[in-house]
Amino acid sequence: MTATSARTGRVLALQANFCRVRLDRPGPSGETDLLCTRRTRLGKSGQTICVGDRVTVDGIHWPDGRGAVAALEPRHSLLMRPSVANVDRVVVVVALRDPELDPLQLTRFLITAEATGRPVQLVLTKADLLSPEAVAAWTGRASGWGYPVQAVSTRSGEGLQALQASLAVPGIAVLCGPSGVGKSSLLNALLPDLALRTDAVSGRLRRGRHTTRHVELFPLADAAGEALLADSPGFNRPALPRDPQALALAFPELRRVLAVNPCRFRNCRHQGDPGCAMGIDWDRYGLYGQCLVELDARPDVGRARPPEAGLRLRGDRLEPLLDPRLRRSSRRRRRQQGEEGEEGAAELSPPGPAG
Ligand SMILES: Nc1nc2c(ncn2[C@@H]2O[C@H](COP(=O)(O)OP(=O)(O)OP(=O)(O)O)[C@@H](O)[C@H]2O)c(=O)[nH]1
Ligand SMILES: [Mg+2]
Ligand SMILES: [Zn+2]
Repeated sequence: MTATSARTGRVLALQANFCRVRLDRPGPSGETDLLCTRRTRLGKSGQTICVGDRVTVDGIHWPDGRGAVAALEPRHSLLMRPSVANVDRVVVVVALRDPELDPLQLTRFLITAEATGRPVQLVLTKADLLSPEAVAAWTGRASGWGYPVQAVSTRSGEGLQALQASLAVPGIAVLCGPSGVGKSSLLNALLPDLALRTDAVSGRLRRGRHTTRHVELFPLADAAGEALLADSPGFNRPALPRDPQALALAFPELRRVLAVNPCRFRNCRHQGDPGCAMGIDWDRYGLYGQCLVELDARPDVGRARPPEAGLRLRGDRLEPLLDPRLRRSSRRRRRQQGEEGEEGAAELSPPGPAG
């Protein structure tokens, strides 16, 4: 009999129906990780295990390096996409070029990151592809939004030491951003023994190829305490919060002003409304406005209309409802909505292959 009593640890990666758990204490023969099954009762209580979760493992069989997750500790934070629990910092990564830096897309990533309630920092990659002046213009602009910004290049090595230093603090940091911006390249540069797969951006749209498929946590070498850095699959269009108030709070420049100087009206949209504390003279005024417009256009925001009218979510894809009672109205609705319907589908389905 090789089964031993329970051990605690952290989920580093999910692999099919298993999760890889890094043990807090090595096993009898120095085992550091266990491949664990997930117990159904965790599922029944509505809990899905995420990378970053703290778990208790039992039923350990040391010779096979196997065990089963028996319990999940409460989380202090959760990044929704990619799903990572107990995130301490979110590092939004976008390229300065190739793919082109899109301020609206960057803003959407920052909004997703803000939803964790944890510090957010910004890394601008491929600094070698722009002039130093153009790089400085972007870093200056994004700093003005209220974020610590670092420009880096894995080609020239620029900014890598400073980034390593800013990440070598205890806790979990997640690199998230569009595909092809160089997240895996960055991890490879920071952890030379790693050799993660990377791939060139492709096609007319210069999109990434979705090279990374899973979230995985890696211990940062020579960091004080337990510094873990997660690589994640890139995606192109993060969702927005449903609530306009939550949207406003996801803009630090807005948040900061409102904290000391509230607008005249509680439901101020900060879009040139009378008595707005922000006014209209701020850099992301237009980007914030674009996000608001998108929220307004959504059938499920602030109205009783159910989101499933005509379409339903399956996994992260939208499918037409097949219920015959709904079929006619859904067709009419789709016709009426025209482009808007397609836009919704584009947001909720995974980005297609590049090129
Ligand atoms: N010029 C330049 N190219 C870079 C730099 N960093 C990465 N690249 C290139 O960008 C491409 C994409 O890099 P990846 O590291 O695979 O990008 P990723 O963000 O991990 O992409 P996904 O895994 O698809 O989300 C590769 O061809 C890299 O060689 C850089 O600093 N400068
Ligand atoms: Mg990658
Ligand atoms: Zn206002």
